[in-house]
Amino acid sequence: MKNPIFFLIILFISLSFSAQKDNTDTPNIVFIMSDDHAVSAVSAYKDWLSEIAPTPNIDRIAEKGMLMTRTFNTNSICGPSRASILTGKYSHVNGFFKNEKGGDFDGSQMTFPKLFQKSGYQTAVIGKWHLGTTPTGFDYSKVMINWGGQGTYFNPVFLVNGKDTIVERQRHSSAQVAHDAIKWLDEKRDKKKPFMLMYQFKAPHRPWQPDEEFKSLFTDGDLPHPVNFNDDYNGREAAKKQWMEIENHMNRRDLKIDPPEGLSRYELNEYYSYGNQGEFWTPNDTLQGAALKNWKYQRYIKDYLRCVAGVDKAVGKMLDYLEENNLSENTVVIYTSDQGFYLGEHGWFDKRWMYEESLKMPFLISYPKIVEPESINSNLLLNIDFAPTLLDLAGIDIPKDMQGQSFLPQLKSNFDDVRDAVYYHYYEYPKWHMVQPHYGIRTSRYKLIHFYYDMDEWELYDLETDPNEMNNLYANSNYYTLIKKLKKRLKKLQRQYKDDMTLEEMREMTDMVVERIYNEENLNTR
Ligand code: SGN
Ligand code: CA
Repeated sequence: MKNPIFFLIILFISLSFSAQKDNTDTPNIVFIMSDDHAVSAVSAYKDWLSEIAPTPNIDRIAEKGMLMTRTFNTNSICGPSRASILTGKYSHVNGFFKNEKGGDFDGSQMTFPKLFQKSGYQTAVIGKWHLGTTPTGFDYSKVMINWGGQGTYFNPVFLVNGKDTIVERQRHSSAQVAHDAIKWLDEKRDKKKPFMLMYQFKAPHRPWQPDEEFKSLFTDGDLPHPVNFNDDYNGREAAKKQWMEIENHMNRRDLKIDPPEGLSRYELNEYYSYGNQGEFWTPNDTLQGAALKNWKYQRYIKDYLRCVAGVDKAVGKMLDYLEENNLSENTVVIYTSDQGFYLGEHGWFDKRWMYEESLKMPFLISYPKIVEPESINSNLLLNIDFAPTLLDLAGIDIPKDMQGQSFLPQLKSNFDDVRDAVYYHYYEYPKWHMVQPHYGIRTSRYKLIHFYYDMDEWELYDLETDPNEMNNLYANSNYYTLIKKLKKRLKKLQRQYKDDMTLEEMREMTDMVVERIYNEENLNTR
């Protein structure tokens, strides 16, 4: 070698390559999850908001890997979805089926992070957790615990490793979570081991408070409405009774109305939550009717999308970090959300329903070793599949009692059906939003739902001819045979997943009141 500097450079490159190489068969995992991020607000899906509110960084994952177009939730609210993701089990099996008065997550049960940890991975969870109990199965955890475990956009309170609590005042919660996650990767983890990081945002959850830097977005005129913004809920009894209409159930906190001065803490809370139960208010007396509804929608959708922009930026930071540190080839990167959300469809905000907007979860995954760039997959997948799939990717045995299925073969471009139908069950009622408990089945074309708590209503949709689910076909005699077939399949799924209780027993689950033991007010914050 003539040039010693050249030699040294080559030596350095090959050494750092071999250091990376140690882990080639055990991929690292970065599982990114936001809260309430609808598929329509991830531009890779090319849905109705994609040009208005692009998410270029989240989309990078699909450019490099795969976009899953039919990934569904098993119970569309925060805690229950997270519990299903961790355990690979339905809510009634893992025991966490409601947020409101549903108790705490039993962290002593088997979860996929525990299995990663046992197999020699460094594991961490940073950001939103919302399961009540202290995280288990992690070498490092820093999770938001204030506002009932929801965390807040500003001054969020974090619990660190189940012991110390800290209020982070310097950054918006999304920027803080990004900062902490990168710090853990860069400085805190044991670099000799592969890692599994859960990187989880509060945004874009209610009350949609974006970081200052995104407030200048969407200031130029109104954003469009979804096609069924003015739904009249004809033929759908449960939909007529909810409390989640943009027009009638948004409160002053949601819409950023400043309170008068001098209110006590209690009065302030009353002031801000005014509107939740349909109380009428208007920001000025001239704004009424359709104009008022549009005004509320604009305030809502713009702030929601600004929060999404903050998440997108934080995702970009993580992807950059992985690239700059030679980690992206050997890291599985996933972007998802605990469930979907209504962005004005049916006139709504929030989630819970088995209708598409809240049933669907965004799911983008990159892993250059096996996933072809820019691939698209439309298999029927569930959140309970995430745990077995991640374990499979890492070559860790999947416990027999996990109810989900690994979709690793689908990542390798084998697009055989994982399943022919998915099963769903939602329990929480009446708080929040008065969504009637229901269960149902969705095949690639049809959806059959039973609302059973204090009504006995069935709904059937043909998703091919009616993708917005406006036309309930249940009473149409042409569908008699199909309904019979779907009910039979539904029963079979209930037996398969051990959810074949009586309606009375299901109602008891809704009525069950289990107060949270875990209470952040008892913790010392500094
Ligand atoms: C809070 C919200 C509800 C929301 C639930 C569940 N009310 O209670 O609107 O549906 O969270 O959200 S708020 O007045 O506190 O904003 S979830 O993400 O935890 O499922
Ligand atoms: Ca959520």
